[in-house]
Amino acid sequence: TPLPDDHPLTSGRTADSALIRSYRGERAERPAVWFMRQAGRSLPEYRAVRAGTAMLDACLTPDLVTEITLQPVRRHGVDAAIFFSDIVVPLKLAGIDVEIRPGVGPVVADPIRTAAQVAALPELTVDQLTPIVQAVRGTVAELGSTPLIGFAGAPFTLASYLVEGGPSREHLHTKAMMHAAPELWNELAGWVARTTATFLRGQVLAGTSAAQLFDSWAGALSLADYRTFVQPHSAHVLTAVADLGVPRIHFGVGTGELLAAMHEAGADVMGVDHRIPLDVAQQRLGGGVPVQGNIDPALLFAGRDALGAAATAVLAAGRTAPGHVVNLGHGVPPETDPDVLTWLVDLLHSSGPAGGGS
Ligand code: 1CP
Repeated sequence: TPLPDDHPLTSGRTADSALIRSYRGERAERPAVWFMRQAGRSLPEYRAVRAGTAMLDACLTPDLVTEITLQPVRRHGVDAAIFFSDIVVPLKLAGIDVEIRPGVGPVVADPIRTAAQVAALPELTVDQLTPIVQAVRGTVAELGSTPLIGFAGAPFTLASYLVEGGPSREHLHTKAMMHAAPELWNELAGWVARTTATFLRGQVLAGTSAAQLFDSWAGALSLADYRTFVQPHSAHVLTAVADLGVPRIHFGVGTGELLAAMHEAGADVMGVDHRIPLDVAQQRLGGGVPVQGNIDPALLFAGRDALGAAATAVLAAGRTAPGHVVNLGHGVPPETDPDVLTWLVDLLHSSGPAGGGS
C-alpha cells in the first residue's frame, strides 16, 4: 500500500489490535468496542476544554483535537479512538460559510440550490488540510497501539446540509433537486464526493488505521433513489481510499433496506443501527461481511440489567458475522452518564472471545 512506513497500521502498532482483527473478519481474544460520538458532551472533561471555543474552531486546533480524541480512550478504555472533527469540516476548509450552532448542528449561510452556486463551489486542496494532518499525527503519537479511526460524511448526508441550509428531517429540497434537476444534483454530489474524499484520504495518510463513511441520513431514501442518485457518489469516496488498505466502514441510520446497496458502494465493514438485529443484517448482506453495532442508545438509560441483557443479545447476533465490533446503533446521547459507558466496556471486555473467524 502507499501508506508511509511509519504509519501505525503498516508499522505493526495497530495491525494486531482487536479492532483491526475484527474489521478484517478474524477472531479476536475479546470483543472490540467503541462508541459513535464517544468524544463530546457526555464527558465533563470535554465540556471543560471546549468552554469558550466554537465547535469548528476546536476542530481546527490540533492540540485540542488530540486532547478531546484521547479523553474517552483514557476514561472508558475503548478499543479505538475516533478522530474529533465533524463531517462539515472539509466544507469549511474549502471556504463554504458554515458553522455549528450549539443545540442545532451545522448551519450553511447560503443554501446551495442553483446551477450558478454549484458551478462556483471551490475545490478543496491538500494544503488546506494542514490542521487536520497535524492533528492526526499528534493524536496517533499519543495513542500507542490503540487504533485511530478517521471519518468523513457521505455525499448525500453532506449535500443535505448544503441544500437545506441546516438539519432536516424530510430532506425535501435535496430530494426535489435529485428528481427535478438530476444533472445539477450529480454535479453537486460529485463536488461533495471529491471534497469529502480529500478529507478522508488526508486523515488516513496522516495515520488513521480505519476509515468510516457516515451516510447518517441515507435512510430517508428509497432503495431505487439510493442506487440511482447516491451510490455512485459514495462509491467515489470509498474508492478514493481503497488503495490504502485500511478497513472501510460504512454506516447510516435507519438503513436496514439499503444495507446491501451501501455495502456494494465499496465498504469492507457495515455499520448497522439498532432497528434490525445483526443476524438479520448479515442475512441481508448475503453473509461474509464484518459488522459494527448496534446497542440501542436508549438502553444507556434503562439500568444495568436491561443494558447488560441488550449487550449480550448484540454479541450473540454478531457471532453470525465473520467479525463484529460492538458499538451503539447511533451516537452517545449528550445526557448519558459516562460511568454507564465505562461499565459497559468492562462488561463487554469480560465476556470472552469475540465471534467471527473463518
Ligand atoms: O458543541 C458541540 O459539542 C457540538 C456537538 C458536536 C460534536 C461533539 C457536533 C455538532 N459534532 C461533533 C463531533 C462529531 N461529529 C464527531 C466526533 C467524534 C465522535 O464520534 O466522538 C463525529 C464522528 C461527527 C460526525 C457527524 N456530524 C455526523 C455523522 C454521525 C452521526 O451522528 O450521524 C453528523 C450527521 C454530523 C452533523 C452534526 N454535527 C453536530 C451535530 C449536532 C450534528 C447533527 C445535527 C443533525 O441532527 O442534523
